[in-house]
Amino acid sequence: MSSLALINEFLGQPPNASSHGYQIDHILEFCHWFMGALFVGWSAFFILTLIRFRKRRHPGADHLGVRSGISTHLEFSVVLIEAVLLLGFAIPLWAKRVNQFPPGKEGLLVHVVAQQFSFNYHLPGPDGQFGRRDISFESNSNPLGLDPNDPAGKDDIVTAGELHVPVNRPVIAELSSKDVIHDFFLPSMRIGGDAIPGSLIPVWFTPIKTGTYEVICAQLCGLGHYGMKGTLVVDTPADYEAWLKERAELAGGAQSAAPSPSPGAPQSQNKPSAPAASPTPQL
Ligand SMILES: [Cu+2]
Repeated sequence: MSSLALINEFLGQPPNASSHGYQIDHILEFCHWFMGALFVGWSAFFILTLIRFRKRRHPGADHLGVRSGISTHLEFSVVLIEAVLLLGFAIPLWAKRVNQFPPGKEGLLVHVVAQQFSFNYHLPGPDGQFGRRDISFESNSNPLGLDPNDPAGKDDIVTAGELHVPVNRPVIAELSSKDVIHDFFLPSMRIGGDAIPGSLIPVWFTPIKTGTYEVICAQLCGLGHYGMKGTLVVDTPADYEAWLKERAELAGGAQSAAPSPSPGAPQSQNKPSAPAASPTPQL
């Protein structure tokens, strides 16, 4: 890392922990220096204008204004640099995150379901198959509406707040939302994406360093928005397997303890929470 890259750190960016993150960091680094140069340039020009065109020296307005073409060339250069950044770097980089997914079973698919005010995670369990979900099965003990009659869902893992993933394996996060627009943002992984009701939006990244990282919601989604802060734990493969086992045991215990939810009951349980869950219009 060159010393020029310290500007990212200086501006509070956490260290990168994903395989593609350094490419994003290079763009950010360039943008920060470019914006810094523009800020100094425009500020100097502004001060020069205040002094040079002060009223005492120019009592009458000049209706013709500037006669040289320098400002036009400068403006055009700025637009050109910005267009190259956007079309040449930012859009192709983003396209890789949302279009070119790792093939077959190489990637670990996780369903991320946002709601006011937490992120729920749905993993397929040992059989590798996601169980069917339906809103009619939703209840406090079954927040994602897993179909209790679907055998594929029996070993599924549903968790909230903390997600574990193995290091050096691509993770595909399929984003969706139960209520309003949220944004699943992992600053250290240099990845994020809106979770929009009615849409399934996959994004992917490969964590390259074990550790604990921040998960935040990057859309102002209501009064409890700040409370959506969660954790992503990047484990060694052995630790990840241990976590899966622990979650599976917990899920097994909870499933046998909780009564099987009936399609009618969850709706009445959900109703009282609906008005409280949409405070956005008051903002
Ligand atoms: Cu949110």
